[in-house]
Amino acid sequence: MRKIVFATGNAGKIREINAIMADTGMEVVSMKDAGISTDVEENGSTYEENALIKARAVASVTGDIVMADDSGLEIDYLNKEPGVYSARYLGEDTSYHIKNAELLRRLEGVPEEQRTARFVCAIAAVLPDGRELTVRAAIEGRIGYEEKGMNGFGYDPIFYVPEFQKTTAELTEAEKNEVSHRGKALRLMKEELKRYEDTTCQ
Ligand code: ITT
Repeated sequence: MRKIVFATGNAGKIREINAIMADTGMEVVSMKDAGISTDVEENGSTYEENALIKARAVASVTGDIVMADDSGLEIDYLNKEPGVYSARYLGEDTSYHIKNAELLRRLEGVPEEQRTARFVCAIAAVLPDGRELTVRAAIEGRIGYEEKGMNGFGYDPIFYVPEFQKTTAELTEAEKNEVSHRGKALRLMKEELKRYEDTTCQ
């Protein structure tokens, strides 16, 4: 079975990714499970650059396929903040309850139609022959008025998805994976990987 090492330290992401990749016949392991620890500085200016920085760092110490994602929340009213800085917003170790409360405070009095936002996800893969692939996807939504829901992670409790009339933290994992930025990007990457496997198996 082909193994993919996913270069992330975020347990919430690993849970989602495993559920989405379950049907590929490929085993996805976290960096930790692969016994790899790297501390890379995500200093790129785009999601794709940061995803590649993470994937290349891990690919330098393993011969397996390596994937990494970089994702973030863009709030239109705040000029697309926190964007690529989503994990570092108000400090990497600050709780998401505090980060979410601050974003809600900055949107106080802002009407519904101006609360548009999206989660964006770029996924990079570095393949054993050195080839690099990137894909990107997004989910459009609105910032709510209070935190709601206990599922997911990060900014999920304030990200409202109109088609479900729920936040992504109120969706089940399967519902979130169906519509989320990461779910869509992973499905695109699955297609890319399949094409790669087909060409290398010929
Ligand atoms: P790794 O770099 O180790 O993968 P990270 O948490 O630092 O983990 P990112 O650099 O990609 O991940 O930062 C993305 C941040 O954006 C993440 O920490 C969340 O705050 C937010 N985010 C991304 N996807 C999200 C989602 O599906 N639900 C809620 N918040 C999300």
